[in-house]
Amino acid sequence: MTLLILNGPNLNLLGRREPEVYGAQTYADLTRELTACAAELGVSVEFFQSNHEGALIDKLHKAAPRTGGVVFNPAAFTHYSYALRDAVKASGLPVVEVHISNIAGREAFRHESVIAPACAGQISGLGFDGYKLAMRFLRDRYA
Ligand code: CA2
Repeated sequence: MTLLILNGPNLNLLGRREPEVYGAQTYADLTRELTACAAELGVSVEFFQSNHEGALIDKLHKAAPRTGGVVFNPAAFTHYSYALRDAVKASGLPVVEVHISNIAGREAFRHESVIAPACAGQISGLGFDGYKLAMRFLRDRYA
């Protein structure tokens, strides 16, 4: 089974700014940790990060059939991108939405996700562990 780890805008800056919110680890650290997690789970993993809504949509369109599930942090698009919500639905794939920070405990505009209703579920506030828990869930449920 191959899992796609999809990350949205500005997540390439992890570890460089706002460490009090997103931690001190970088995007490269994230890919390293999730590659090790994938090996433990016995799955393959593909990473894609983009600052562009259309690129994320294109990736979701092309993901099936070789992708078995998607771990998706849509970043700020979470809160207003109906286009990404439609792309998640159109992919036909199980998608788990993940947030590093606890969006429920932050500014009001972050409380709503317009993408979560199209997903299998959402994990928020558990840091990088959220990605790992989502990977395990997708493996256990869909492999
Ligand atoms: O907590 C999350 O994972 C978020 O998806 C992160 C988004 C934010 O807009 C969402 O509300 C919650 C922002 C990602 C920006 O990441 C940065 C990392 C380092 C420095 C600056 C931004």
